[in-house]
Amino acid sequence: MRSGPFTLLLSAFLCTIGCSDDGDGGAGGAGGQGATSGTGGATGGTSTSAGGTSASTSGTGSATGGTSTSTGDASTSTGDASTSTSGTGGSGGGMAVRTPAASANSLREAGEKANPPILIGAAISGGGLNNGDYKRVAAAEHNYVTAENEMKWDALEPNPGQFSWGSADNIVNWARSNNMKVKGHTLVWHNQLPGWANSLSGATQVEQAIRRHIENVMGHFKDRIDTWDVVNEAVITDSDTGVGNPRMRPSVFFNALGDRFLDLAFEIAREQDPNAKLYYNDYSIDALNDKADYVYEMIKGMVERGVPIDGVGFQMHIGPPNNEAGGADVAANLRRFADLGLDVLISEMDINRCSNQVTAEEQLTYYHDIVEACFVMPECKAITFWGINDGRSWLNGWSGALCNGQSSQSLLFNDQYQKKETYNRVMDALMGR
Ligand code: 9MR
Repeated sequence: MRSGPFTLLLSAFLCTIGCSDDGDGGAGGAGGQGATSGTGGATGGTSTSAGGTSASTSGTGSATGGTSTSTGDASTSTGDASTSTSGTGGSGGGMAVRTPAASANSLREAGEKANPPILIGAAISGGGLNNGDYKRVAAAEHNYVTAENEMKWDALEPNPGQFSWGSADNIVNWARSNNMKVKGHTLVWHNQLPGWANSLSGATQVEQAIRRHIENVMGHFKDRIDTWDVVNEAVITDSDTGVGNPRMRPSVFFNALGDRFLDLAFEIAREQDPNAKLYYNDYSIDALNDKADYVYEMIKGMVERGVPIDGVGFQMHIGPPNNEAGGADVAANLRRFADLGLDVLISEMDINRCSNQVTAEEQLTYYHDIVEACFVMPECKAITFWGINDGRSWLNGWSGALCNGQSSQSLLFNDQYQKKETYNRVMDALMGR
């Protein structure tokens, strides 16, 4: 699963177009997303994933599309971008470009009126929905919702086989009452697991737990959610910036099943819903770095084996503890994944200003250029920001983010829910400016 010569060559070529120096994050150590992992040793981790997977119908398509007609209905109000594009822009034909709206009064309107439409999302927390301003801004500006914590394994299945839906249902029902689509986040992840799941061992136990969890969760939300982060963050590097020794992450899943846990999770999800969009999601794969190359090879292998994967979410946490990536770098990276016949999306964007590793000016440039890189590609289906206002950002309290109690200043709205200059730059990119 390492980068083959072709990938290295491709990366080298793409770097002549534009590589960011992602090495200046420097925060690689304590407190990053890599801080927790599964139990036990990594002894189970040598199995390979070649072959052995069923060729289920996934609709990932081939990479030879490229008729490139963009027939989206620019006037739809719920903005289901998934129905409106065609060619992948792959080896066959010309590259399609998304056309911006003529005018728009909100981010979501800019997304809905683009041709084809693009979803504009936010991570929503149950706590946030107790605040009137939060709810107002969230619904006025976004048409796509990811529950920030309420649909993770520890929240939904706190005890084996016993499910707790209340907090997740609240978010999903609120979203639907505001004409917002929901992405399920996340089915199989090493983090935010209940203790009982973390102490499972042996292939049979772990496989049964994965199956029960996916079937119950997808089953419960079946009529309300048709897009899922099936596997989250299965790869690590020495630094959370995505640099150094990329490899599969030790976890209760990997330790018991080897890397076939990925194929398994996607296959179970496909059995559960033949029409759902099934995504892989990860951080620090935004730049053209070691981790992005490794994940590219991993996903390419899955596509070639017929594993039912439909897309890849690039979290786009920019700044400490994660990678930095310029617009050209992101564009080249999204393109190579889209050319596998997959959807791509920006799934958790924020840009951390703590410790001034990203300057104010750099933050504005990143916001504009990265959003633009996704927006121009019809295969890029959504842009989700990881929160609404700075005061509630996860970065503020995350040690690897270097905030030391200060605000990360990472989002589009300040604590009074007023638009920041970051908002204006995102709006510019969505309007083709
Ligand atoms: O924003 C989430 C924060 O409230 C939680 O404490 C944290 C725990 O891991 O998870 C955060 O969300 C993560 C997301 O689910 C997956 N990608 C990284 C996000 C930021 O850590």
